[in-house]
Amino acid sequence: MKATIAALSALCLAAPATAQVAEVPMDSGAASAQEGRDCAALDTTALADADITLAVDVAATDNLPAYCRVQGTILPETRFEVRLPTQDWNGKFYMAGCGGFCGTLGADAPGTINAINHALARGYAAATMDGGHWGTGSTDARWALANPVAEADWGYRAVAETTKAAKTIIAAYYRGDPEYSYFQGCSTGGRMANMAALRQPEDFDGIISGAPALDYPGLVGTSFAWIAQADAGPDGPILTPADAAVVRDAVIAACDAGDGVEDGMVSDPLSCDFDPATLDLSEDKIAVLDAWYSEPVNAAGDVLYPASVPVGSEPFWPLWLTGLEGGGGALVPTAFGPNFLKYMAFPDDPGAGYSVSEFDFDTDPARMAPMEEVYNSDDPDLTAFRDAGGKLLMYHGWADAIVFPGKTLDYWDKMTAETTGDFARLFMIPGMDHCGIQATGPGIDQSGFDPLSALEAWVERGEAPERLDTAKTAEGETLWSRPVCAWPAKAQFDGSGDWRDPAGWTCETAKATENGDR
Ligand SMILES: [Ca+2]
Ligand SMILES: [Ca+2]
Repeated sequence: MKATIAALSALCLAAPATAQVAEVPMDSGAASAQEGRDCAALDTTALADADITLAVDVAATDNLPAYCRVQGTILPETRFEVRLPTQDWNGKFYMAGCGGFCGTLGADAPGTINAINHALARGYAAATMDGGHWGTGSTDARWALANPVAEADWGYRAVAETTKAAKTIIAAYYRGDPEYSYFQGCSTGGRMANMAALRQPEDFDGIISGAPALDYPGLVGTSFAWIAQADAGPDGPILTPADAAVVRDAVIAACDAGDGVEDGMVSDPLSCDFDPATLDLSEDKIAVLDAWYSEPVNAAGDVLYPASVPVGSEPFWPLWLTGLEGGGGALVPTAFGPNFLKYMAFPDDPGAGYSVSEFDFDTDPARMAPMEEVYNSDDPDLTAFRDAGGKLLMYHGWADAIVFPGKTLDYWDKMTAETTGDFARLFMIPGMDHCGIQATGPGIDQSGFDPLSALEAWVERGEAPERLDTAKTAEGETLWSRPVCAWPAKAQFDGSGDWRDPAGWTCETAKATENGDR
C-alpha cells in the first residue's frame, strides 16, 4: 500500500507534459485555474440546508497531492469536509464514516475511521463528516441528551446529507460527476456503511463495512451492560489486566495448533473449545469469563443478542474490557456502555445519574426498541442496493472484543438468505483487533490489508474478490503474509514449506476441509 501511495505521489509531482502547462507557476491555485477549477469559488456553491464555511487551496506535501479543501455545515450541525485533488483527479468519490459516537471531524486521522487522506493520495475526491454533532471524542454521548434530531443525524442523516453535498461540490469543481463512488467505514462507520446500502442504495457503487456495530441497542446497550454487570465486584472490577494475560496464554495453549498452524493465533474461534474452568483463577473470575463468552440472556433464558466476546480476543482486552496496566482503557464497561445508556439508548434519557447496574435484562431491551429504528442497519433486505448494481465488502476481525464478530456472522446468514445474488463478500480476519486498531496482538492490524483496492477491482473490472491478501508487519519488516478467504471459505496451509510464506496457503470451503460438518 505504501508503494502505491508513493507511486501516486510521484505521479502527482511529475512534470507537466506540455510546454504551455509547464509555464504555469508551481502554485496549486494557478494550476487548477488553468484547468478551469476554482477552489475559492466553491464558497458560493448552492447547497440545500447547508453552508460552505471554508474553501482553500492546499499545497502538495511529500505524502499528499495539492488539493482544494472544503468545509461546511449541514443544518442543524453536521460538519463535513471534502478534499478535491487539484490535478490528476482519478474521477472517483470516496467517503468515510466515523467511529463510536463520532463528534469530531478527523479528515487527517490515521486508519480508516473518519480518515480520507489515504484516498486523497490515490487521487480520490474524498469526504468525511462528524456524525451530526460536536463532542469531545468518540465515547462522549452527552450531545444526545434530549436531542432526537442529533440522534437521527448520527443514525443515518449525516451520511446521507454529506453525500449529497459532496457530490454537488465535486460536480461544481470538476464540472462533471464522479465515475465511481465508494463508502468505507469501520465500527460505527461500518454501521453507517450498511445503513448507506439500506437508505441510499443508489449513492455508492461499492461499500466497505468493517466490524459494523449493526445493532447499537443490542450491542452497546444490552451486551455491554451484560459485560459490566458480570465484572462488577464489591470492590470494583473482578478481572484485572493480569488475568486477561492468563486467559490469553491459556487460549493459545488450548487452541492455537487446532487450526493447523502454530502461529500464536486462533484462526478459527468457532472450532476452539475453551473452558475457563480449567484456569487457575478464583471462582468469581471464572464466573465473569463464563458470562463474557456467553450471549446475554433474560431471566427466561431468551438470548438477547446473538454474539459474545470471541475466544482469541484476549490480547486486546485491556483497552476494551479489563483496563490497561497502570490505568485507562476498559472502554466497553466504563465509557461506551454507560454513555449510550445515559443519553442514547432510551427515548427518555435517564441522564448523567444513571448507573449500568440499573440495566434490567427483562424489561430494558424492549424500552430501547424505538431507538433501533433510528440506529440499526441490520435489516437483511439489501435488494435495492443489489438491484442498483452495488457491491458490498464486509470484514471483521475475529479478535474483536468490542464489536463482537458473532453478530456479523448472524447478519451475514440472514442477509444472504434474504438478498440472494453475487453482490456481497465477507472476510473474517484471524487475530485482528477491532478495526485493526491495536497492532500488539498476533494478527494483522489495519495497515495489513487493502479492501479498497479489492473493491475497486470488483466494481470497475468485475473481479469479485475471493481472497484478500494480508501481511503482518512489525517495524517495517513483513513477518508473514497469507490470504483471508471470502466467507465461508477458510485459508488452509498445505503443510509444506514455511507457513510465513503465502505460497503454501489456499482458500478452501468448509465442506471440502471438514467433511461438511459445519
Ligand atoms: Ca494458529
Ligand atoms: Ca437522547
